[in-house]
Amino acid sequence: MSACLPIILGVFTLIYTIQQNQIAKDNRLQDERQANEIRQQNIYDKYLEDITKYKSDGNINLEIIRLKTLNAFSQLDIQRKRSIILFLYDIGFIHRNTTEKERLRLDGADLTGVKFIRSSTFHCQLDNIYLSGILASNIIFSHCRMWYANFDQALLINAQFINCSMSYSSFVSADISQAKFIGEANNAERIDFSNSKLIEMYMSLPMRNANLTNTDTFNSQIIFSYNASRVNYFLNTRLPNGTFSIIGTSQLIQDGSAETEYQKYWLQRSGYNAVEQSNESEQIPDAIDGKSYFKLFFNSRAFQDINVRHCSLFIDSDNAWFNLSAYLACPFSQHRKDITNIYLRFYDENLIGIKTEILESNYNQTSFKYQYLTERILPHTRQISVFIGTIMNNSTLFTNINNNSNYTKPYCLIDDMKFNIFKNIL
Ligand SMILES: *[C@@H]1O[C@H](CO)[C@@H](O)[C@H](O)[C@H]1NC(C)=O
Ligand SMILES: *[C@@H]1O[C@H](CO)[C@@H](O)[C@H](O)[C@H]1NC(C)=O
Ligand SMILES: *[C@@H]1O[C@H](CO)[C@@H](O)[C@H](O)[C@H]1NC(C)=O
Ligand SMILES: *[C@@H]1O[C@H](CO)[C@@H](O)[C@H](O)[C@H]1NC(C)=O
Ligand SMILES: *[C@@H]1O[C@H](CO)[C@@H](O)[C@H](O)[C@H]1NC(C)=O
Ligand SMILES: *[C@@H]1O[C@H](CO)[C@@H](O)[C@H](O)[C@H]1NC(C)=O
Ligand SMILES: *[C@@H]1O[C@H](CO)[C@@H](O)[C@H](O)[C@H]1NC(C)=O
Ligand SMILES: *[C@@H]1O[C@H](CO)[C@@H](O)[C@H](O)[C@H]1NC(C)=O
Ligand SMILES: *[C@@H]1O[C@H](CO)[C@@H](O)[C@H](O)[C@H]1NC(C)=O
Ligand SMILES: *[C@@H]1O[C@H](CO)[C@@H](O)[C@H](O)[C@H]1NC(C)=O
Ligand SMILES: *[C@@H]1O[C@H](CO)[C@@H](O)[C@H](O)[C@H]1NC(C)=O
Ligand SMILES: *[C@@H]1O[C@H](CO)[C@@H](O)[C@H](O)[C@H]1NC(C)=O
Ligand SMILES: [Ca+2]
Repeated sequence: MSACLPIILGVFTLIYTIQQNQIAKDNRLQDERQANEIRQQNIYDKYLEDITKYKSDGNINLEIIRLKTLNAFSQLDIQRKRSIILFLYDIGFIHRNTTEKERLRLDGADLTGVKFIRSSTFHCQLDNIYLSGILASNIIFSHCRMWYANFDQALLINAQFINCSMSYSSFVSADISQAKFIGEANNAERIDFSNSKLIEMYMSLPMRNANLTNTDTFNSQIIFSYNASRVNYFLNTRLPNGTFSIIGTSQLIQDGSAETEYQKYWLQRSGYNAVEQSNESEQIPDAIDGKSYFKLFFNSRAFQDINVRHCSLFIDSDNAWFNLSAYLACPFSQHRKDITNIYLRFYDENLIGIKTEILESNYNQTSFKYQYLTERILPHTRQISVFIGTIMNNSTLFTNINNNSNYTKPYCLIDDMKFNIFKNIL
């Protein structure tokens, strides 16, 4: 028994000590929480004070405000972040309907999980709110009015828009995968979803008049309205079942036939000779298409860039091919090996060249001949540059052998150039 007492006392002491530690720990946590709360409130108050002062002083440097805002966002909790957004909206800094110069960009601001929920004290009237580029997975808008809202380039995975009125809003290049547009009162017409990701998205009402250019709706639960007055605009859209809607097959080269002021679309390369445009009075042979064609001399070069970002999704699916066709000739050549060519350079998003393709005339091609080239477009292609030029033997170029007054420099011709992208599943 006597041996037991110290043990009992020991156990008691142990338990007591543990309890004391726990209480101390709880108190410490409580203190930390309070300290943190105070710290956050200070940051928040200071932020509002600073911005208000800038505003009233008319000393508005949006770059500084942007940095201050991002800095505040990195330290504050979601309630305070929400208050700041509403504050910035109220003072007119994040309105889509102002000019770019007057607008505060919040790209990269972390609004994950922030909630905007209408209540008797908060009306959630957010028309024209500009939140381009925010990082806001799990964000919630409930019973808000947000016509013309802008979420371009934003990351909105699993966002919820509950009974929101948001016609004419814009989600260009945003990621709204797994987002939910819920509610019978969800008014969502004419939304611009172009280039955005809507993978596994849910929308309770039929989608109406949306722009779905280059949009990925794979595995989404969306009903597309086919009511004639409410049709959606599909172009290079990946549909919920993984197939693609109509692929843009229209001509992508601007003035490939030399029928306008071609310099509007074709740029000259420095260090090269100009490409010329024929005119009717001197025309031999006749143009294939319209009234004129391109004349290319020794070392002539011109180019134009085709942006194919509007079908990036389709290109990356690896079923995209191109078709380049043109009429080519070198009738005024003194050397039978002279040729003219169309040279395609394919670039990725960082403008790094990833492929080259060439369509060229044959030797001795004295009259126009139709030629075409059709090939695969590599995934990640975002721009295609089209160069037109010649490969001529220059040894006889500048010598007018017979001193003929009718002598012209030799040249080649191109007319009716067409370039389109199409689906080709092998
Ligand atoms: C922009 O839209 C907001 C909200 O709809 C509105 O309060 C403001 O007056 C508009 N500003 C301009 C310049 O039209
Ligand atoms: C949407 O609003 C309607 C009517 O205002 C209401 O009946 C419904 O419950 C709301 N839906 C949700 C998901 O809140
Ligand atoms: C849809 O969006 C694309 C790309 O942003 C744009 O070029 C096109 O004009 C839009 N189409 C319609 C019908 O709004
Ligand atoms: C199509 O939309 C119009 C007006 O937008 C509406 O009056 C009509 O009832 C709709 N038709 C169907 C079949 O839903
Ligand atoms: C995929 O969905 C589209 C549009 O709903 C439909 O027209 C097409 O037949 C479907 N394709 C397949 C292979 O199920
Ligand atoms: C047609 O082209 C020729 C040769 O380039 C030039 O001399 C002539 O002035 C042009 N005529 C017209 C009407 O532009
Ligand atoms: C590509 O060019 C070939 C040759 O004329 C033509 O038969 C084919 O229809 C073209 N394809 C497309 C998709 O334009
Ligand atoms: C071009 O044509 C000429 C005469 O028709 C012929 O002598 C020559 O071999 C041809 N050259 C080539 C490269 O085909
Ligand atoms: C260019 O033409 C000259 C004279 O006709 C000839 O001697 C020379 O080999 C040609 N050069 C090439 C690269 O074809
Ligand atoms: C002809 O071409 C050769 C080889 O490309 C080059 O060295 C020479 O300078 C050119 N001559 C003229 C007159 O451009
Ligand atoms: C061509 O003209 C040049 C100078 O104008 C002259 O030197 C040359 O002899 C002439 N050639 C012929 C074949 O007449
Ligand atoms: C130049 O061309 C004209 C018309 O084709 C012709 O009458 C004349 O004889 C030619 N001149 C020379 C020097 O060949
Ligand atoms: Ca033409």
